[in-house]
Amino acid sequence: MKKPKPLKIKPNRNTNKNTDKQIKLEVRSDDQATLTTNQGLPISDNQNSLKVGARGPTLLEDFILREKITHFDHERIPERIVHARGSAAHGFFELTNDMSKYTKAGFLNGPKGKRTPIFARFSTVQGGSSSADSVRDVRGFAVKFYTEQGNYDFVGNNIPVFFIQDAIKFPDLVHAVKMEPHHGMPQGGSAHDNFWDFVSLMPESTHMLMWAMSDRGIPRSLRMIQGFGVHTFRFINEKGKSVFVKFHLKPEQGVHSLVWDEAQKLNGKDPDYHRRDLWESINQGYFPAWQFFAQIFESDNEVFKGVDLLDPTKLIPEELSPLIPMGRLVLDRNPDNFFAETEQVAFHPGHVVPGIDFSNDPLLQGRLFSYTDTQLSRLGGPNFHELPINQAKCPVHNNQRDGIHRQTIVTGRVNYEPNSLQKGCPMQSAEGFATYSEKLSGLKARERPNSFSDHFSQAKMFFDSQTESEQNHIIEAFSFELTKVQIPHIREQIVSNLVFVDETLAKKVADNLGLDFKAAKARGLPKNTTSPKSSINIKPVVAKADSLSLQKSLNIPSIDSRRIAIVALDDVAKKEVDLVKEFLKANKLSCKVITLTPVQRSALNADELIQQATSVEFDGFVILGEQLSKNKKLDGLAQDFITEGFKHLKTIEFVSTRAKASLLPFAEKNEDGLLVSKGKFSSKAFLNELKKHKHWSRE
Ligand code: HDE
Repeated sequence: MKKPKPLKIKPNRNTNKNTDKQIKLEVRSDDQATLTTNQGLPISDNQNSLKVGARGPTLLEDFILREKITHFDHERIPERIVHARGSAAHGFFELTNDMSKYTKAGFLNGPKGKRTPIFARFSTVQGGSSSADSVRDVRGFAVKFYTEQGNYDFVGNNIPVFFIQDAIKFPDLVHAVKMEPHHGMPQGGSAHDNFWDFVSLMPESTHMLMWAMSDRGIPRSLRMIQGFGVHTFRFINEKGKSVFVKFHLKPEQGVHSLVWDEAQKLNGKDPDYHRRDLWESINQGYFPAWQFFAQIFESDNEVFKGVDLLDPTKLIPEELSPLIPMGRLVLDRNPDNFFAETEQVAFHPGHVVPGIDFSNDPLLQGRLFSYTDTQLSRLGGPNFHELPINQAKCPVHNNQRDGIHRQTIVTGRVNYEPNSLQKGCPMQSAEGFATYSEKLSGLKARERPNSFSDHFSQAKMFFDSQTESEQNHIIEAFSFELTKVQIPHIREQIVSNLVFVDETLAKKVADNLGLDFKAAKARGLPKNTTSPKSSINIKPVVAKADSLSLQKSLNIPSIDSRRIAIVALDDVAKKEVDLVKEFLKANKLSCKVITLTPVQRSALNADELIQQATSVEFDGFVILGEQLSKNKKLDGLAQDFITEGFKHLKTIEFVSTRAKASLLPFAEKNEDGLLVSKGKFSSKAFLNELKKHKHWSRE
């Protein structure tokens, strides 16, 4: 066996002279490293524990074994109570529009092109850290901006409104949606009695339910989701003037979704579908990017066109208040270590910088203490800001000291302020964060403003803004989730609530569930609802808004990094496959070649055999050749593979009519997104069809 090289001892980086400097510990895992204990002791045998002879008991003295196993025993930390399943990447924010008119936040002020490093984490909400990616759920969208004035955290979702209006209901909501406590099911989904019981009794959740049941709940990729700050915040400029602001992020990749059957199959075929997609895309050099916008409300009035800006179950369509572009977020580097970065990153909506402040949204107010509190137990103490991923990239000086897992070695005797021994330093600064001085008065009370009692006008606006096919998806999603609900009165109450959104929607859901619609209509809202009768027929702020529909507004035709399956039948020559491959790659598409037989796989140097290939993994198919394998089982698998892609509304091109006739016999001649090019791959037409993402007319 090759002898390990002797350990080169470097000066210890931890014994430095710095005062408050952050220390980054690095463990080498390169091809020069020698195995050591955590104390740096070189290890000579990592195969056998210390025993009394070869067959005797293990000795307690074996400190190397004990250190290794003890560390292993404590490798897991508590997962996040919500948003446990996440994937993340590094990148930068590039300013395109100086925002100093509205805010003095340094990263939003300055010349075009000014960059701030970022780390973004996307997540599902309901499932545990190992749950599947393509479940129907809200997606978290959190971004840490390492600005020159400290860390600013954007902690939003891919849906612009929330289920509840007041933080005091959050533990109830989360208990209801997570797996049921008696049997620990389901994992990753909301289709169960407890969740629907809770929301059926909380009509304020109706608007967000509409979004969650829409195609937004099953995104094609984390790179293809929008981001929303949800709450209203404040911008404050140099002169101390404040405006209200809502934050929006729009992906340059377009906003796209899966179809439900595809999403469900992916959960089994590739539970890491979204994580893999993000990782591979960055690895291949397709860097996902988002435009970052501010929606600004200049008046001091907290109500805009009748919509209360403090109510997190409401939005202002961009048609009524335009989005001002601020810059671009680009993710261009995968994490080096999942645990150290993606798992240990700690976001907090209260991490703001001078120039950004809070509104009195009662949901936001409750979040402001919750995030630090959760990190204390999740990351084991008050020093989680010292973990490399959480460290500010600007100097940090204060008199906070000690505590469990403290890593910074602060020298000197002064740990208080005011002091004379260190000339008063670290000293407060006139440039520092200053809360907007807002005049407030009121009686202490546990109550909500009257404007919060309208729970349906915006749910209606959302539903009415969708295309027919999107409305059908919403109806199907409600029907699917409610068929999983075992207790009849819960199903019935949801249908009764939906009557206040749209009678046709409620009727169709009732029909799908075999419920009596008339009875549901007569029942009305649950007792003790926060929605008084007077608020039920409030008209939405605008009847319809195209910006709320994916199909109408957000399908930017970018196809970079989409995945194509080239299915090469048994008579295809390598040259023909290579030509298609080269064309697809030149157009920034990634592809896999799939063959029916092992012989053909070797001949074409193909990636996969049809037995292992998964149709749901791809966005489009090119079928080359005419001749099947003459093996009934393999030909059947190829037929299933292509039929599934067809059902999932994907672009398919056959280069031969004969292959189409045998592999997709039932498809009509002029189906959208189905090309038959008679002998030669019709490259451009294929790309044009692919840009449509899904061919909805085939539904
Ligand atoms: Fe969170 N939320 N949340 N949340 N949230 C957490 O913090 C909480 C809310 C959001 O990738 C937790 O570190 C309360 C709205 C994201 O690490 C926890 C309330 C929105 C993430 C917590 C809310 C979010 C979290 C769990 C109501 C959209 C994942 C672990 C008062 C605007 C961040 C953690 C990441 C995570 C509390 C409501 C977004 C427990 C109390 C509204 C994206 O602290």
